[in-house]
Amino acid sequence: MSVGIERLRELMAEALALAERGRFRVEPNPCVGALVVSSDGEVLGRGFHREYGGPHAEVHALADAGESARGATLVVTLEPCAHDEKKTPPCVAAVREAGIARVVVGSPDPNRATTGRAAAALAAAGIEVEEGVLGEECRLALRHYEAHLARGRPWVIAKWAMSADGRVADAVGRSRWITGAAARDLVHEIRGRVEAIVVGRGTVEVDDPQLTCRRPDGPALARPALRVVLDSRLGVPTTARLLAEPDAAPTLVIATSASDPDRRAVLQAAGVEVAVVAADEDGRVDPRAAWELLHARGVRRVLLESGGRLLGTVLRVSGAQQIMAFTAPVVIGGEPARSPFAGDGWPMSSAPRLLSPRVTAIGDDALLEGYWPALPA
Ligand code: AOF
Ligand code: ZN
Repeated sequence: MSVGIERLRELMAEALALAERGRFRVEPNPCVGALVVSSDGEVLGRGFHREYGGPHAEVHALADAGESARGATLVVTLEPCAHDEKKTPPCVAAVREAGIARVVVGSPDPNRATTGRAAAALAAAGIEVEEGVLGEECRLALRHYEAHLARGRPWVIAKWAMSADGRVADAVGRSRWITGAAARDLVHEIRGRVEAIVVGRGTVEVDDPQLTCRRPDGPALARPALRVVLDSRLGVPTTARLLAEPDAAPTLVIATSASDPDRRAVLQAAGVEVAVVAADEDGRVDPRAAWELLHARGVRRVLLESGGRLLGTVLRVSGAQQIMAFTAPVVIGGEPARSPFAGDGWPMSSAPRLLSPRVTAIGDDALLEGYWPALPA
């Protein structure tokens, strides 16, 4: 007996709902959900892609099903990966080894390295493959992923933490701590799952951050994130912890050609890497050039933890892809206390509104997340 199409559609809808649980944690990778199902349509295992760099949905579902996966059907929203150039081993091998008899796929993988390869690889192993179940819905769930594949830049997550009245620091610039321990812990987790953390020189001067993942189990990716300072004129003090503690993680300072070569030499002698990129019309590091440089170095995912000036520039000229805005139950007040952005904003009628917004309580704080909309040129 094999599961009929009506039941398969229901199961695929459940897998899609599971996939959603990874949203805002797996990007730029796809949100994927998977179920292991018995021949009479009973769910034996569930899984979804939970975290960037973590196991794929199929692997979680197979582990959840355990031995019962032998002879069962795998229902998965995205074609299983069959290519090797990845952080994790290909899922087709895991599917084969688990003894799955039939794979039901929602959408093909838009990633050309693997598109269409699952069907052939699975069929060669004697596994039955069925494609296109809730295909349209599954493809829609991959929109951000598909757009990103064509972009050739890192996925930029802009994060800020503010008071209930929208301030990121008090009148003299103090910001420790606006959010509570749970929110700060989540930020450390995200730091452990990006390839670069970016700030401007202003943040280094005011906050003197370490920009490391301080969790007991350390960063989840193989290497700690590169700490990046955008510093057009190389004014960053060598006493800053980012530079003075080079063993914690590598640091890259990105400047423009207007920076002083002697200063460059001083930083390099202190063990800091300095790169020079194009300036924008204000003579500051053009964030687009910085993204290109980082992308060329294999950085796929960036956490932008900058202050108002850089954040304002980035959002105006290049956009971020994802926003994480924490709001804490504290009121700072006063005109001089800064908001997350400097510079010009947008008129209300054309102010960017986040796509797929989601609000979550993190301890006593609220976390608003969403995708940054593509702005008109
Ligand atoms: C995911 N999650 O559940 C599935 C993916 O860099 P890696 O090893 O995480 O591999 C990413 C690629 O794996 C991705 O571009 C897509 O082609 C494939 N499938 N990816 O992140 C998943 N099933
Ligand atoms: Zn996979």
